[in-house]
Amino acid sequence: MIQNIDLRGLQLSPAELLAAVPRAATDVSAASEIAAELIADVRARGEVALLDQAERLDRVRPEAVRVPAEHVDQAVAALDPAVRRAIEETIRRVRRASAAQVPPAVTTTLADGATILQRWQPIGRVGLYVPGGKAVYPSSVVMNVVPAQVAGVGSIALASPPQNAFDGRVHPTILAVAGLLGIAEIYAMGGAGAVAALAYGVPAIGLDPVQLVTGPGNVYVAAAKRLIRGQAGIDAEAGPTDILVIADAAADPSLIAADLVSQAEHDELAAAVLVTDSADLAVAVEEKLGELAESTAHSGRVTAALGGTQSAIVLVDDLGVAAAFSNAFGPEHLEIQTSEPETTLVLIENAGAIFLGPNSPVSLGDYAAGSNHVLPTGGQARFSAGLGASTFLRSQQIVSYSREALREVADHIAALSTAEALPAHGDAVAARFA
Ligand code: HSO
Ligand code: ZN
Repeated sequence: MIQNIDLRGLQLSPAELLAAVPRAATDVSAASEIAAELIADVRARGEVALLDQAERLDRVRPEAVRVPAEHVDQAVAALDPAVRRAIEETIRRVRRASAAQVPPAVTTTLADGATILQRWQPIGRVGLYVPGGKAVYPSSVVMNVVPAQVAGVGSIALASPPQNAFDGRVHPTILAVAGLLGIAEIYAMGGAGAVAALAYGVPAIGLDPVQLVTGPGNVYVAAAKRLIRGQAGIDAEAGPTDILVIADAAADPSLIAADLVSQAEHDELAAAVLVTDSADLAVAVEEKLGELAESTAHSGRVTAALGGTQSAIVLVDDLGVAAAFSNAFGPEHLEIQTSEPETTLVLIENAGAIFLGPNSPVSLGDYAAGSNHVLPTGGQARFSAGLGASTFLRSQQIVSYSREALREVADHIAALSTAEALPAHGDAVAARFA
């Protein structure tokens, strides 16, 4: 079912390694035209456009876009106690781990009386998008809201599509988790229109524009985020999830198969990849995958994901090549299941989050580790990080020089201003000493 790729004995460049297991193609730009129309509609007609879009795309027309407080209170009261305990523990852990992502302010003294203070300022107001279509993930509400709160964001708006199955309300578990997190500003709106409403605001319903839109969504949400970028900031683009496991002969094939299936159940386009230097392990994992794929709840989706060209069992000569393969792939989730995981960790450059050893499965990180599960997909881990408190912070440099400290560099400024034919720059400094 899953393809086997044998790279043993080959000396491949990073590009060649990556080409061995290409990810499933998703074309965000193709959704751009439709997203642009939905955005223009919301900008022109506000709430009515959002309600019309809900009726057409979510197959339900909510009473109003703004969610009343009593709907949130009702959802909190009705939340299953076991889910509530789980969410509360997750909130505690994510809060603590996110606090470590807030860098301290640092003052650098460059000379007597010459300092640069670097501080991290939270973004004032952010919009968090929580999908509600194929996937409804209350855990993702925690993963988006908590880092924003830890960063010190003062104003948070949450958007999630109205649900046909709940009379046009936002999914009750999403409402409940938002309530537990103290989020009071919630809108029943989804897709590209919701992204537009957050970025440009809808004055008639008291929705003020946000400065940053974060959160995953379908291809139209991704396209809309690209289109509103500049009006507001955005986080990394979310695509189909992926997991890459580096394992050696010491690893347990049943656990590896279970972990690959756990991410494959998200999406037919999910990528599940095992890279190993053990031919025996490869055979054993393939066998376990076959069994699991048949018996698991989302068998159809899992079988499609594992059977896709984006998934594979890759045989390599040694763990060094396994690490090189992983670096080229830039996995969203990387598991290292080897006899000495730390030795392989040293070789890893690109990964959204890394899970070490047999007792740190990806689903631990998805729900309860304390790490964030909104991570760069599609190889974006090669240049970006997962969602965290730092997503909601900007660094700012504060320059403070005394007259004497300025005098020390006055000639340099004059020389450079002359070289750039911008003499007024030099004059502004000279004026201090005239
Ligand atoms: N594995 C997903 C996150 C998630 N899993 C939410 C379960 N719920 C993307 O990292
Ligand atoms: Zn997951």
